[in-house]
Amino acid sequence: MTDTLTPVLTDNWDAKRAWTLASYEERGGYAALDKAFAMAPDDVINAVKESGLRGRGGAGFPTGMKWGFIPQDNPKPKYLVVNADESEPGTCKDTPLMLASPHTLVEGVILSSYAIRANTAFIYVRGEIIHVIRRLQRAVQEAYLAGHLGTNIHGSGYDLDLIVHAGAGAYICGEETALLEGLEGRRGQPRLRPPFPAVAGLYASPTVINNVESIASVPSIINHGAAWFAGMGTEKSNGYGIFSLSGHVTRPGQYEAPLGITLRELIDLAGGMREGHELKFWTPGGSSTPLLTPEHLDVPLDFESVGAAGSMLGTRALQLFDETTCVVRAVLRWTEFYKHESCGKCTPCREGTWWLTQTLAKLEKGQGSESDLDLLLDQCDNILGRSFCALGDGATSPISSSIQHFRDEYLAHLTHGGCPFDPAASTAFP
Ligand code: L3W
Ligand code: SF4
Repeated sequence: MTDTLTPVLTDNWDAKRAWTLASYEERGGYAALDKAFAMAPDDVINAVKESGLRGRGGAGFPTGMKWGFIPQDNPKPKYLVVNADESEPGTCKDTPLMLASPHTLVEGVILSSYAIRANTAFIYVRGEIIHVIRRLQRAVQEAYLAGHLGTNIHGSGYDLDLIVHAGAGAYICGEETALLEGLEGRRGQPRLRPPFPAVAGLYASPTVINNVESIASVPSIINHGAAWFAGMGTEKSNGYGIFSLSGHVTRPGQYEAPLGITLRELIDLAGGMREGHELKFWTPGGSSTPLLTPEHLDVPLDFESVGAAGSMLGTRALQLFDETTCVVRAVLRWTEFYKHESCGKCTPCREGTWWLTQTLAKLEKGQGSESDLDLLLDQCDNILGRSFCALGDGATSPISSSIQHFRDEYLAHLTHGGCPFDPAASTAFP
């Protein structure tokens, strides 16, 4: 049983003024730079490949492999872009990481940019989190003044400029190609892939885009070695990750643990469900990942096992709901979110998410009929796999999985003539 937390990224969060350069350097911060500069860039890529680090933004794509896709014979400049547009419902790990320890991310950016031979990097931050943007800007300024950024870093001959860019508050800009459109000054809408950004990304140049947590994990891999990282987690899902517990749990918060820990173990670490209540359903990685139930409490939280259980590990945004929560109402709220955030580029998602909310709202009020459940599934079927990007697919996940696990609860709305739950009893969706 894996019941130990592995504080690496979260290790310094309680330190005095953890976000300052002085505090970060006191704890060995920026020491990985000299180690990496003594290595060839390809050796840094190989170390990340051997560590088994997989993308922490939801899809779990191998990070070192992605870096290896950057064509080094292409004369165009190479770019590193950090996806800090954290917006998936329930996902709240990158924001506290950047707030508590922005220098971990900055150091990770320098190491990763060196590996792919980029001389310009961007952190694309969600526009609403102004306090985080200010903290990152200050950290970047401190790093420049200390010689960790700019020209001839640490006398290595390597140059890097880092720009913090604020988005304008659209969920779709977390999709990597919509993010690039936004960075180039255009409306954030996804681009056709291929070509993948590694070949033609920012300004049509080779670009690596990685999540905040992925890049922030690189300094520890360089400091402690690939084998140290690969020794944690499961066979195919290596290392540790931040698990964000929210909802009806006694101590919601960030729990950094090896991949493969179970929700049962995490709930124990978080003091149990709120007193007198039981888990009813949960999301493993935000609302775009199919819902799971108490039946899945012992599923190892790694990419393979959660997939085998019919869902996705996603961003490890574990939202926990107890028996006071109406699943139909919860799903309606998420679907309204997807409808609002649909960028409108493709018809299945633009029109489909509108139709999903109409059908769901009718059922939630107890005004539909049983055939509306088939209609809902048919609408999902016309969106899933037919949309231009993952937003459309994600919108169908909570609906189809909730009908699979809680069909009776949908029907109870019809027999009851409305929601059978007491809205005052649940604190989940006021
Ligand atoms: C080069 C190839 N590169 C794949 C790269 C690709 C990307 C990465 C993963 O969605 C999921 C989504 C959300 N040559 C390549 C290649 N790549 N083949 O690998 O790509 P992909 O398409 O598998 O995933 P994605 O489009 O990055 C991410 C889910 O995560 N999610 C997270 C959402 C989080 C936010 C947020 O908070 N901002 O949106 C939650 O579940 O639904 O399925 O870099 O270029 N042949
Ligand atoms: Fe835009 Fe939705 Fe189509 Fe994605 S699936 S391109 S968000 S309309």
